[in-house]
Parts: sequence; structure tokens; C-alpha cells
Amino acid sequence: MCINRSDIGLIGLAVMGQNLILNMNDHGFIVTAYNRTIEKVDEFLSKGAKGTNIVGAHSLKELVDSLKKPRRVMMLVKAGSAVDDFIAQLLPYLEQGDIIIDGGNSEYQDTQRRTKSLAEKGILFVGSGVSGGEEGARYGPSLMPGGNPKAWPHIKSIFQNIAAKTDGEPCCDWVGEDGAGHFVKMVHNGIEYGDMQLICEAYHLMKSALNMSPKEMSLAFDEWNKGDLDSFLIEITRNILQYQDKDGEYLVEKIRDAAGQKGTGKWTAISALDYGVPVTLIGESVFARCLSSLIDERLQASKVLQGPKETYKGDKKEFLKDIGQALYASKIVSYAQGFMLMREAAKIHRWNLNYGGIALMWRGGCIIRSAFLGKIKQAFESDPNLKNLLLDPFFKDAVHKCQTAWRKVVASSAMLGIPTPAFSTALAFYDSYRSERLPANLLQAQRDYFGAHTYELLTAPGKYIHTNWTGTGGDVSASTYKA
Ligand code: 2AM
Repeated sequence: MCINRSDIGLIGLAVMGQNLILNMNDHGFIVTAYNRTIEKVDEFLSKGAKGTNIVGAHSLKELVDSLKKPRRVMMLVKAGSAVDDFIAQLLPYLEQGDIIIDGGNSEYQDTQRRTKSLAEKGILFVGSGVSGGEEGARYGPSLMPGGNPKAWPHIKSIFQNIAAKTDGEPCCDWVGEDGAGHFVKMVHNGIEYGDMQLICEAYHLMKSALNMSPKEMSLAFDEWNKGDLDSFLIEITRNILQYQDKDGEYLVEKIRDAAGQKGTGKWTAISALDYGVPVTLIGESVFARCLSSLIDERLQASKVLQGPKETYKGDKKEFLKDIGQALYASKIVSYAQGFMLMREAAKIHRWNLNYGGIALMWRGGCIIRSAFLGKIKQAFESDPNLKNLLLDPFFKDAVHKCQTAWRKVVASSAMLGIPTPAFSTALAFYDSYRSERLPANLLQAQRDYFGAHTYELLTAPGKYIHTNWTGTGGDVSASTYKA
């Protein structure tokens, strides 16, 4: 083991960690590998890392001693207490100006706390989103680093070298202070939930309204993948739909329809509620997974609760096109909502987020990678202060073009009794967002009627008043609740 020679140390030799190390090695960086279960270090050195410049450490001291200064230590370990434990164990060996990077799926509030407490000790902490799964980690992930900005010049070269590239540009840039990187990664995962749900609803309509076979559906997704919807998730859906099991049957139809989840979509929905941002499509996508997993209850209900007996009677080719347009318009709404959430969080936490840069980070390497993200990057580049993606000329026109089809799909699904929670909520959001007037005036009146919560008049915003609606209640208002 050579002293002060390695460019970076990496803790955590599960598949993501190992692949990221191999990726760094491919780009000419010398990496020291370490793992809690030490045997995995030797196993990695004798197998995956054989013949490379990767070195192993059998203790944290050995790991730290092997590094150039300022030292860079990256962790890819289970989120939660493992991260805090490693930080505590590393601290005695580190010096002021050294850098700790957490590349796990940590909650952004934990990253905020760690950045602050380590800054007080002179250690620069980075919480980085890493997306793209095993394949991405190995050959180019999307990386979303945030935390102590003083760390960025020291890690930029490694991060941008190993990241995926789109049109020659790395899918990695500095996201922002403290928890910004992990927050953006969380929203990425939420958007991934939304994209997947939208595709599943399209599949459901193709199957139940149009009676298409998996092969026919696969061809439709293949067609979509050549246009505006060109994306990794559409591409894998095409492949999944045409996959035949050993018996020649389509495998997808044999899979139990109860969705699992690891929680990042749920975190996005929780943040949306916490910050009061209507991220309805991701919320519906999380709930759709929850509902699917009530599989026994659904089975019983399917025998009791009736729906329409109708089948789709219109032009099937037209309807298939309409589904594609409904998917595209809903997707625009979903991303508009995701960016609304990031904008609000940035305001609260004083993060200076570069929205075009975020779109570029997601443009390649990660699960939601798509041509569409290139358009989002362009939108924020031409107007960095763009309030809402829906107001960008390109996306506004796209939604205008799709909206008749979108409405037909939502209306037809309702008439056919085929659930389309994400398509429907996206349309409801669109119609609410573009409404000059919503019925919240009545809602305010109700609140004032039963709880004296006060309301404002259109002619006097900011002035909260109470009406004695019944003549029997008091004239005293409750504490004012602002909208
Ligand atoms: P292990 O091989 O010793 O289990 C993914 O699970 C990675 O996180 C693995 O490298 C694993 O180490 C590590 N890990 C999980 N929980 C941990 C903990 N409580 N402390 C340290 N490392 C942990």
C-alpha cells in the first residue's frame, strides 16, 4: 500500500460501489477500496478489480493514509446510521479541508445536518445523488452532487469524468448547498414513479380498451420511441412487452400485478405536502402502487363492484395515437410539477438551483433519461427565471396540440371504467392551473361560516374579514389563516 497516492477512497463494496470504482479506474483515477466486511475487499481485488490499478484497504486508517491531500472519501453504503457511523469512525484520521462524499440514497435532511456539523469541524461534506443503477455506475451514471461548495473544485474532475455524457457534456454538475443534491435525486426518483405510472396506464388502455396483444403493444412503444417520447423507460417497456417466456407466452402477462416501492417516491410526495406544492401526478403514482398491492381486496371487490360493460367503439388507430399524446401531455405536467417542487424547496433552503443544469444531469445516465429532457434544458436556458415549464413556448404549444386527444383519452377511460389516475390528475392540474377563477371562494366562505376563519374580498387582497353568516354566530374571527 502506497502512502498518499490514491485519488479517492471508496467505502461500500456492494454492486454500485464496485462498479463506480471500476468506472473511476477506467478514467485513470487510482481508487482505494474498503468495506465493513473486510473479506469483500480481498474478494473484489481478486475478482472484479483484478488487473486494475485499484488498491484495497483493510482498515479506515489504511484507507485514509493511502489518499492524496485533500483526501476524498466516498461512501456507497446503506442510507441512515451506517453513514453517520462511518463519518464518526473516519473523523479521527481526517484533517481540515478533507472531503467526505455520501453517494447513497440519503434523505436530504440528513445531508443538510451532516454538511453543517462537518463544516464546523473543517470537513467538507458532499451528498450526491447517483442514478442509473448498476449499469450507470459502471459506464456513466447521472451524478447530482450538493453540499459544501468548497468541495466541488476538488471532486469536479473525478465526477464529471465518470458521469454519463450527452452531446459531449457530462450529466453531472454542482447542484447546490447542503441537501440540494439529495433533494434533486429524490425528485428524480419521484418523477421516475410518474413516468412509469403513465406508461402503465397507456399499456392498460392498449390492453383493455383496444385489445392489443403484447407484441402489438411492443410495436406501438417502438414507434413512440422514435418521436417525442424517446426515452429509456419507453425503450425497456418495448423490450419487456415482446419478451416471451420459455413456453412461448408473454412473460409480462404472468407477473403478479402488485407493485413494490422503496420509498423515494413517497418522500417526494411527502415533501410536496410539506411545502404545499401540488405535485399531484407523483402523489397519484405512489398511491397507484399502494392500491395495486391491495391485490386480495381488489380480487374480492372485482366480484362485487360493477362498472360499465362498454367496449371501445371508435377508431382504434386514432385512439392509439391519442393515448400517445395523452402520455406526452401528462408527462409535461409531471415535470412541470417536479420543477415547481424544486423551485419552492430552493426558495426555502436558499439553494441556487440551475434548472437547465438539472435537466442536463437527467438527460443521460439515469432511469428517466430522454430526449424530452433536452427540451427542458433548452427551456430553462432560454429563460432561467421560467416560472413554470407549462409557460415555456415549446411546452405550451405541445400541450395545446395534445389536449384534444388527452381529453378524449381521459373521458373514454372514465366511460370504459379503466383507471387512469395519472392521466386524469395531470389534466385536472392543467385545467386548474389555467383557471382564472377556481371555486376556492366558496371554500373560504365555508371556512368562515363554520370556523370564523376569515376571507379576503377580490377587491381587497390582504385584508382578512369575517362575516356573521347566520346572524346568530359572533362577530369575532378566529385567528387568521392565510391562503
Ligand atoms: P457489508 O458488506 O459489510 O454488509 C450496501 O449494503 C453496503 O453498505 C455494503 O457495503 C454494506 O457493508 C454496507 N453497510 C450496510 N449497513 C452497514 C452498516 N450498518 N455499517 C457499515 N456498513 C454497512
